[in-house]
Amino acid sequence: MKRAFITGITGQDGSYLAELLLEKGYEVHGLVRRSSSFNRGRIDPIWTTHPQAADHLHLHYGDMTDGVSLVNLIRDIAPHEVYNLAAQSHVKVSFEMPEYTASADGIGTIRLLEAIRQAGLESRFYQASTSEMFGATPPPQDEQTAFYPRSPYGAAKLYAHWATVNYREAYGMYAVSGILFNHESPRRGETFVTRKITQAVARIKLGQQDRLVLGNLDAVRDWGYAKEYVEGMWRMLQHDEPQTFVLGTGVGATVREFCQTAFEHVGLDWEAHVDYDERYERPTEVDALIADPSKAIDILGWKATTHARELATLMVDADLELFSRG
Ligand code: NDP
Ligand code: GDR
Repeated sequence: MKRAFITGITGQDGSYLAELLLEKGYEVHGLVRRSSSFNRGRIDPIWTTHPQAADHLHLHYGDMTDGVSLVNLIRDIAPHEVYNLAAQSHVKVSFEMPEYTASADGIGTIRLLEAIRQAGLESRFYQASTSEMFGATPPPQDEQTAFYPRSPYGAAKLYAHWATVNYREAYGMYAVSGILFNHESPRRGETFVTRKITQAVARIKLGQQDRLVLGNLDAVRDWGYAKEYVEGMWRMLQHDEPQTFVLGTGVGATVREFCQTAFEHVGLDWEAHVDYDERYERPTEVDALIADPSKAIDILGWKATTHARELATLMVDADLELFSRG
């Protein structure tokens, strides 16, 4: 039985990936950080929906900023595949916590790579890289596009990306960097713009909220569905050669368009409910990210099928159900 170790298992992607790997017959080990409040809401349902979880899903305390915990866990679990999804993943927050973001997202990756190397394991390693590394370089962006990060988050992720490439070249490790464009779902964190919008639309429709306050509506993003993207991560690690891949839909939309679609889905006019506040602006913005995912389509046979409009409606429907239940 193959063993996988997932950092960030309690996050959006980690929870979908854990489900996918259990379905594929893996024994899944996840890193969970200690919190004074409950932080397992996304993975708790797995024990009900996936009967395999009782025997094959194991959670371990640790932290990307604590190298000792990573060294011990990697040695004890000896995973065949490691998916490094843990990160302080909020771009705006990274301007307020640049040092922590660099430690968790950047150096944390080195801590994990070193833990694998020092254990003498041949684990296949996946690094959760991001389109934020392209930053100010105009679209379309692919594996050859020049990097130009525009936030401490983007810079930390770029460090982790190059560390992954370097460990592949220096030590012959099977280390893959997946450069993923924005991907969303009903499990998306509540402070990212898509989920903030769909939650507000549902609450406004149900009479539980009146206004939605946003920042820059002109930013263009390539939004896909997280559930499809974790399949792409897995496919990257099954390929013969470790390489860098871009995953995205290839289609861009503005924040304004996403907002309009979400409100229209429940018969509301977005302009009647949305206000602007500059506090949601970033010191430096990434204006436009649109993937050219040709390489993943050709080599991995992976293609996104859910686009921004459909995503907005499925997320609004999920939030309507959530809030109507109270
Ligand atoms: P989330 O923010 O939903 O999840 C992040 C996960 O990392 C959570 O499990 C969180 O734990 C954990 N984490 C944060 N800090 C630490 C730490 N110091 N030690 C251990 N665990 C930690 O992110 P997503 O699921 O959306 O994204 C997964 C990865 O992919 C991230 O690395 C993100 O940067 C990257 N990415 C995401 C994209 C997207 O559009 N979603 C696009 C491209 C890349 P807790 O639950 O306790 O907070
Ligand atoms: P992003 O996602 O920065 O692309 O990073 P986010 O949803 O935070 O922002 C997208 C765009 O919307 C604009 N915006 C707002 N953003 C937030 N969060 N809140 C607001 O109120 C708001 N108003 C407008 C932003 O300025 C931005 O232009 C996400 C994260 O998942 C990263 O971890 C990942 O690496 C990238 O996607 C790819």
